[in-house]
Order: sequence, then structure tokens, then C-alpha cells
Amino acid sequence: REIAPGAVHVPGWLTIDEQRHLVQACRAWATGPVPIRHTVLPRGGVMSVRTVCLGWHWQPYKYTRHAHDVNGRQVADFPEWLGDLGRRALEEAYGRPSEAYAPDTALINFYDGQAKMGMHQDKDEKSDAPVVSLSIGDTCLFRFGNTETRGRPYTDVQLASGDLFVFGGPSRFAYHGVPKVYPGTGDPATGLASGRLNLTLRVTGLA
Ligand code: MD5
Ligand code: FE
Repeated sequence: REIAPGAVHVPGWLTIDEQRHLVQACRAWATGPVPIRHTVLPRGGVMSVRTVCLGWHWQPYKYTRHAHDVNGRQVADFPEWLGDLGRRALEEAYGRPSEAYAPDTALINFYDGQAKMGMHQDKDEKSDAPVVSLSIGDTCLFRFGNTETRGRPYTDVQLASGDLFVFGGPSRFAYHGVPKVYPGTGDPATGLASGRLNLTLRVTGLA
């Protein structure tokens, strides 16, 4: 389950109950102060995934408290219980205590059957703390690359509902992407009838 140094995949980590709880929470956040939306990139492209943020609002190359590109409102708080879940996730993946891990933002991505994410690095955080990724709903093809180039070598992994992935250490700044979602592969018992949800918990390093 160690895909690369610091990159650990834990299939089926979340129970159906935990997934159902997260789906419900995501539904509320999606219609919260800053509604879920397609992010517009600086050069005019529009991301096919839809994103809602907690704690800090992400826009390509920066984090702010207010969603200047949507409605100017302050994003919803990052809840304590989500930080607790992140600490449990890190402990599960690395097998050691993680009480110092203090994520302060969540990026929640919703993928419909056509959505993808191109190969990129996550470098907008001013911290090298690990990223915790939780997947719910349809299975996707996740491409985990290297820190040097967008291309090969990379490892393809399927991420299914309930899977945990932690990116830390030397893997924190690796290129990665989601070339494909497999429609109809999720379990409706999560409350998500179609599509894929991915929550990432991060440390922005901002105050
Ligand atoms: C997803 N999300 O499935 C992926 C999974 C994103 C994003 O890529 O930026 O929202 S999270 C994968 C990830 C996040 C942060 C760092 C690394 C991978 N990494 O260093 O490989 O929607
Ligand atoms: Fe990413």
C-alpha cells in the first residue's frame, strides 16, 4: 500500500456510515456561504470538477478567506471533527501518532462522469505537511507521478469509495491527476447516487 515514499493508499478505510456522514456534510457545504462551483483558471480555462472549500478558499496560486471569484463571502469554517478525522487518517497510513497534524483547509471536489483533473502539483500551500485524501462514490483512475515532470514515470491506482490516500514526505509535491471516473461503480448506500467526491485535508501554512 506504499505507492512511493510517503504516499500510502489504504483501500476501504472509511465505513459506509462515515461515508454517508461525509456525503451529507458535503451537501450542506455545497450550498453554504460559497456554493460549489467550477474554478476558472487564470488563463480562462474552466475546471471540469466542481469545488467547495472550508477554512480557506482556494483559487489557482492562492488561498484567501473570502471567495473573491464567486460571491465575495467568507468560506465556511473548517470543523474540528474533520481535523480529528485527518489525524486518525495519518495515524492509520503511517502507523504512528499524529497529534501535531493540524489541517486548516479542506478542498472538496465533485466529479461527474465526464470530469477529470490534469497532471499537476499542489504547491499553493506554504507547508510541506501531508495531504489527506478521502474518496467517496464512483471509482476513479488516479495517476501518481514524480516530482520532476508531468509525464512518466507514474503509477496508476484505482481509488474506490472509502479509500484513504496520504501524500507526505518526498511524495507531497509529486505530479498527480485523475484521468478518468468510472460511472456507476459507487455504492448508493453512501447517499451519493452518482459521481465521485474527493476531500483533501491540507495545512495551508497561512494565518
Ligand atoms: C482528487 N485531488 O482525487 C485529487 C486527489 C486536488 C487533487 O489532486 O488537488 O484537489 S488528492 C491528490 C493529491 C493532493 C495533494 C498532493 C498530492 C496529491 N501529491 O503530492 O501527490 O480529486
Ligand atoms: Fe492535487
